[in-house]
Amino acid sequence: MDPTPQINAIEPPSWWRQTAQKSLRLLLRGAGLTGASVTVSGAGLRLGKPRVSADGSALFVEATLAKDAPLGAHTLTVTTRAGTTTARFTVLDRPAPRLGGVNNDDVLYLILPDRFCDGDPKNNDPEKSKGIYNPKRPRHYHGGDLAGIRKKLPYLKDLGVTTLWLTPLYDNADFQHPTLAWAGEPAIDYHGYGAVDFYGLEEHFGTPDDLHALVSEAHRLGLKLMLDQVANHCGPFHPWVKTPPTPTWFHGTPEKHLDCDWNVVNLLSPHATQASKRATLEGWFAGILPDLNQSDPECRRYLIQNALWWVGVYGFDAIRQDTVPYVARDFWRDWHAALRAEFPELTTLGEVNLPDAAVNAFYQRGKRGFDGIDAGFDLLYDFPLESGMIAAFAHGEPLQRLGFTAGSSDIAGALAHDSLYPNPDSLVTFLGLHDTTRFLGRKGATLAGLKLGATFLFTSRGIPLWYYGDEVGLSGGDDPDNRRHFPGGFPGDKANKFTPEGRTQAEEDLFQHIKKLTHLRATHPALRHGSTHVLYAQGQHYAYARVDSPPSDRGRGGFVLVALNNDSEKPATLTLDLTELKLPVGTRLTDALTGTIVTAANPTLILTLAPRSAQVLVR
Ligand SMILES: [Ca+2]
Ligand SMILES: [Ca+2]
Ligand SMILES: [Ca+2]
Repeated sequence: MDPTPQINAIEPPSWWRQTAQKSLRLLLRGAGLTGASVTVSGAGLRLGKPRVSADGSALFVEATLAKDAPLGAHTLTVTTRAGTTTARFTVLDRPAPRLGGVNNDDVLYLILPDRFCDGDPKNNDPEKSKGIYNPKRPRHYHGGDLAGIRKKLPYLKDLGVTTLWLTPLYDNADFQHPTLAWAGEPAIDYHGYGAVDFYGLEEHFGTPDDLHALVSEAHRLGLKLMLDQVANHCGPFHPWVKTPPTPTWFHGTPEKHLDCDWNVVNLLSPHATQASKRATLEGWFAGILPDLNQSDPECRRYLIQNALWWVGVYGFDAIRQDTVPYVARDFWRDWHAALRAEFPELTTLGEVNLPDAAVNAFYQRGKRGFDGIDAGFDLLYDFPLESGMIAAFAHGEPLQRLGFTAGSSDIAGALAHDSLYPNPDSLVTFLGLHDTTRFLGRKGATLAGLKLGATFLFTSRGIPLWYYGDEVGLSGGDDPDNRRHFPGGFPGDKANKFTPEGRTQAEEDLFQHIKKLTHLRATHPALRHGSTHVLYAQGQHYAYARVDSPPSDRGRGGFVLVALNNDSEKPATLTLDLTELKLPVGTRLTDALTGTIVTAANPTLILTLAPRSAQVLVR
């Protein structure tokens, strides 16, 4: 006798009727679905002929949503010879409101929801996933959540950031990995990168209502939200791994698959064979993360719809996409086409985690590769510049090395490679993030170096990204030590660094410096949109102007000149040739950091800088 049909999930579980999609592909997962037919009661939702997987665990059906479909729940009835069951699909009116895309007016701020603030202790050790909460252990859940982020929105607004990047919110495994551990610490997916349900919300972070409340409160305060998504892989405990919805849903199986070889540079080669790229595109990360097959038409559509769904249902303003190079580029082209048809102003940020501008540029919107494909990412991380900034401001190395080997490992070399990008101003610049050692955990790093690095970061081209806690001097080594929770966001924390009273004088000075820089950026369009003119680059000394207006009018924030001395011992005197800037003789410039006034005797400006210091000269 056949088993009775059973449905555990319908994906997507909802959609909005004001959609650009001609139709949707629904995936119903369960058991006993062989030979099933699906009907829907009432008007507004039309279903095609279902396709069921060989083991009866997955049913795909095309669904067309009428523009006047009745709002609310629609019941799908699934019938086989052995019986009947139902599933619920919800029709929404239109996508959730968004604030708008991310651009050079923005300052990004990265939050790991588990590590920022515990706003609701009730979800710390949920019934569904007991035993993986322990704020004292680096790879356990610490209790941070969406309610906590909402509580701290005024703090973030005060700091002057405009866009919050949240690491993935998908439901992750409810238990620790049975065998995988590092230094006695079991692998637990508090970071969100091991999805077991792409439509579920991790229960440690809160409920869908908590997420709606966070988005609407952030938007009310003028803060945008960027959601982290992963289309390359799922977590090892996703139910698909045991019962794939199609035979080719994954590249391989847990028993037989390629391991990822990380050979991203090879993808850029016009000479590389397809076979030589397979382990990069189809290999499993660390041999454990099941690699999704975006060439499987059902899987491809599932992933594209899933990206749309989070934006449409919750109102995210931007998507950050993980591990971009490990997915074939034609997928990104189609993914972007679908996103832009539905949400024209949505911004995408792609992770190409390699300090090589040529590889990075290969994925930027507007760059057609040798393969004829424009992968389409609006924004990319500036890992090349990060290498130069860490070398200079943490390790104390020159910003520019003299000689024949100018590479992208110094700041001057990284910026010189801007000619490879269609739009270097849309690179996301940073001194640290959740996959790198914290700035203050770097060899040789000091608060003075961090402040100087921040001055460079917030006054240079690109869109700055700040890593939570760096503004109060949080330190930490490699992952997971770089993900310590924000002091003061959690019960039992000794000091509350969200408030001036909880910070030491040095931490308060650092916080005020960062706040000053975000405000400087907000008040000077040249720092956001201006062209960059490098006036001086030798050894530890560097100077550049940002210019945002025609030569006749460089006032009102349209002109900023920045000079840096990264030498921690010696002062520096820089003689800058301003001829090309056509700055009127006698122009008075004020150092926005100290209030000191200097006068430009065009074509020359002579600046004296103390050791490890900067001047940010504004009109
Ligand atoms: Ca909590
Ligand atoms: Ca979970
Ligand atoms: Ca892959």
